[in-house]
Amino acid sequence: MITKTKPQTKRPNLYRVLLLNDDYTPMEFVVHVLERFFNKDREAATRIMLHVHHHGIGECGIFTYEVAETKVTQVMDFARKHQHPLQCVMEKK
Ligand code: TYC
Repeated sequence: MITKTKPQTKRPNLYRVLLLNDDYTPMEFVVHVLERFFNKDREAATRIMLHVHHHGIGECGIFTYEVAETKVTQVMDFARKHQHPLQCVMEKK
């Protein structure tokens, strides 16, 4: 009997974290969220915010499940605390 070991090439499932546009959250607040929770510099944060503003949705980053879930919770809690309707969601890649 021959026992073969499968090559270990399993990749973790990855999830996109997305921001959704709305009419009320200030642009500057969204830029701040991207800097604070997604480690973007001001230029990248502004680019992503404007993409969401014009297209309705945009990607903030790609993470493993637990990290993505943490980011979504942090953004939603932060937005709620500041009484902005900003929505953040995750989707499987
Ligand atoms: N549309 C908002 C405004 O005009 C800005 C905005 C951008 C809100 C991105 C949410 O995810 C968002 N103030």
